Amino acid sequence: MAIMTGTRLLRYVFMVFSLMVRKSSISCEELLTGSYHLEYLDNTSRRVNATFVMLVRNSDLDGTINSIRALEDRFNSKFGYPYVLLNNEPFTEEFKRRISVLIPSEVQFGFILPEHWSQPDWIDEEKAAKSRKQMVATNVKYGGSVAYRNMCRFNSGFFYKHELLQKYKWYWRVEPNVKFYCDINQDPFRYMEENNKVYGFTITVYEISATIRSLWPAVTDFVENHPEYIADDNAMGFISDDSGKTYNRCHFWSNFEIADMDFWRGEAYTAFFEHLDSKGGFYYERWGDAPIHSIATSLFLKRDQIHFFEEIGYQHDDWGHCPLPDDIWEKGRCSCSQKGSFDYDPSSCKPRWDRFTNSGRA
Ligand SMILES: Nc1nc2c(ncn2[C@@H]2O[C@H](COP(=O)(O)OP(=O)(O)OP(=O)(O)O)[C@@H](O)[C@H]2O)c(=O)[nH]1
Ligand SMILES: [Mg+2]
Repeated sequence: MAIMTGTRLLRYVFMVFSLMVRKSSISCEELLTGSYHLEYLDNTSRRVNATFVMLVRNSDLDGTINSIRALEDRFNSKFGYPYVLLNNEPFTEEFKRRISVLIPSEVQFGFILPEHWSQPDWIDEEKAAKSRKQMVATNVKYGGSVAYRNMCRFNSGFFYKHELLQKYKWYWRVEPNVKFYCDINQDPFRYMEENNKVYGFTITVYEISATIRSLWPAVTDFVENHPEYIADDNAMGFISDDSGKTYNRCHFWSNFEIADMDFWRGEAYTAFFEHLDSKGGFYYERWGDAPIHSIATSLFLKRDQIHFFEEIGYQHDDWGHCPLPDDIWEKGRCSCSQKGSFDYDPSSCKPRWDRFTNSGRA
C-alpha cells in the first residue's frame, strides 16, 4: 500500500468498494489481510457477461467436484465467474452443499423442465425402439439409452433457454471428471468478446457414422430452403470435402465449449434446430449435439468466428489437448505431456482444421 501511487490507490479503493457491493460475502478480514489481490479485483471488474454451465446428475457429484476444483485452481480463482448447474432431477441438499463449499463466486442449481428433457409424443416409439435395439446389437456407445438422447437434444436446442441462463450471453460448458492442465491467465470469455468470436473449442474428432446416417440429408434440405442463413467465408470446407455433398463427420467436441448463447438463440440456429428436431433423428438415430453445433457454426458463421483455444490444456475421457508450442506450455505451467496431445492422433480432425484455416487465405 505504502508504495502505491495516488491513482493506483484510488483505483484500488474504488474496486474494493465496487466488489463489496457486488459480493457481500467478502469479509473485513480478507480485505485487511489482502487475500483479495489487485489482480483478482482487476479481473473481476473486467468480467464479461458469462457463466460456466454444467449438466450433471446427483450421482456425478465426485466428478463434478473434480472438474470444478481443476477449473478454480487453473482459472476461476483469479476471475470469479459464476456457475449454473442443471439437472433433469432436483439436486439433493447434499449435492448443493458439497458443490457450494468449493465455489467462492455465485453458484445456482437449476431444474430442467420435462418438456425440454423428454422424447416428444409425436415420435413413433416403435420405430425408435427398433433403432435403439439395433444400435445395441452393433455396440454403438449409448445406443440403447433414451436418457442419452434426451441429453443430446437438450444440449442441442434447449440449454440456452433455461431460465437461469437467460441473463447470460457467454457460457463455458464443463462436464464431470474433466481436467484442466494449464494455468489460464487470460480470460477466454474476454478474448471471445473482444475478437468477435462466437464459438471456441479445444478438440475436434470424427463422429460415429451409425449415429447420424440421415443428419446430412436433413442439413442439405435446410440449406437448400434457407440459403439466406449461410455465411460468406464460412467453414463448410472444414466439415465437407466435396463442397457440401457429404459430411466428413468432423465436429468440435462439445464437452468443452466456450460460446455465445445469442448464436443459439438467433434466427438461423432456431430455424435449423426446429427443422432437425422435426425429423426425429435425436430418437430414430442418436444425433449428438456436437455434430449439430459444429455444422451450424460451420455454416452460419464466418470461419474467423470459430476459435481454437491452443492454450487450454484439457482432458475428457481418453483424449486430451496439450498446448504444443513450448512458450505456451511453459507460460501455462502445464502438467500434460505435449507428446500425448490428441491433436495429431489419427482420430483427430485438427490436421483438417489446420489445413482449412491455412488455406484460402491471401
Ligand atoms: N442431469 C443429467 N445429466 C446427464 C445425463 N446424461 C448425461 N448427462 C450429462 O451430460 C453430459 C454428457 O454426458 P456424458 O455421459 O459425459 O456423454 P459423453 O461425453 O458423450 O460420453 P462420455 O464419453 O461417456 O463422457 C455430462 O455433463 C453428463 O453429466 C442425465 O441423464 N441427466
Ligand atoms: Mg462426457
